[in-house]
Amino acid sequence: MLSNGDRIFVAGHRGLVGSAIVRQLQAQGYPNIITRTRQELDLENQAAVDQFLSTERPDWVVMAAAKVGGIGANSTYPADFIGLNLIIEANLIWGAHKAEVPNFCFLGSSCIYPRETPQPIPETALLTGRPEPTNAPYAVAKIAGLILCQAIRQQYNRNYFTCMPPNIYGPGDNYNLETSHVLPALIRKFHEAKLAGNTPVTCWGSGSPKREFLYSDDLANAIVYLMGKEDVPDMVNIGTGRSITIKELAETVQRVVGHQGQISWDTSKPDGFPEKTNDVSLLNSLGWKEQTSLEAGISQAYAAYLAS
Ligand code: GFB
Repeated sequence: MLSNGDRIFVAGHRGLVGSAIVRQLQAQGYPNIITRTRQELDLENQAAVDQFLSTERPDWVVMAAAKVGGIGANSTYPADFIGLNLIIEANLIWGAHKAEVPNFCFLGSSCIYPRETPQPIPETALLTGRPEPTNAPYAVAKIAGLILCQAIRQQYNRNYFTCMPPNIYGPGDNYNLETSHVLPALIRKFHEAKLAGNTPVTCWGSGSPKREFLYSDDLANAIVYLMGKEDVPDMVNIGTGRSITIKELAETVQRVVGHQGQISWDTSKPDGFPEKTNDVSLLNSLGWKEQTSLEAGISQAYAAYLAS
């Protein structure tokens, strides 16, 4: 259970989720936050990771470092998504165990659940079916990390657990139109189309898939909340428990950005999961609910995009 003097290593502190976690820990007054840039600590280098962990001896590792991307990136770079994630997970999770780090928060994703699964998705759905083909390599890598944490928890009684967030967005997001997730891609597309005189915007797929979106600072708040709990379950879905269609999302982003024009759909692009909505009843029973509405979150993310 997190205490004020704990030394907390946040891996991936510059990313969308990692930077939100650092902001949240700082806002809540935790003084001993440890970070390393990729140049300072290459997570692909097992000896360097072992050396760092045995020297720094953190009380916590929060693993926000990962090779991540949207449906396009996963389809284009499948080997990178499984290869890099398996390596850094094995180095950091197993390295933390070897260095006797007592607490570890690993980050999964709702996209590692089976494609065919009850909606909203309960934690018990994991490994009950085949993954979504557009991100199967990434899903297998993330499942491996989750199971490694569960096994260390079982065999060595360490407080290692996995948070399962939905689609995350917020400050410091990736706006590259080929590799990003849908929400930042739409912010950029509608913004640029507005500046170009409200030209038409083309979205991918049919617009009918449903997705759950959580603002990054809310995810970070949930993670720090769970770190502070005694006996946190080994796997907890994080989210709002509500999803919208991509078409509804596009219309919401269009409204927030102030674009007035046509929206078209490129159905040559994949839809991915028909729906991905987390069952958050366990999280809610632990006493946490999100603070940021989707419209407010998109407005804050758009402001961050304009300021970047
Ligand atoms: O966010 P996204 O790339 O990933 O796509 P997933 C979500 C939905 O938005 C898909 C549609 O149905 C896309 O076809 N979409 C519409 C767009 N317009 C766009 C666009 O301009 N860009 C993008 N990217 N999508 C990811 C997994 O699945 O979920 C990752 O592949 C990760 O591994 C992430 O776990 C959370 O939600 O389909």
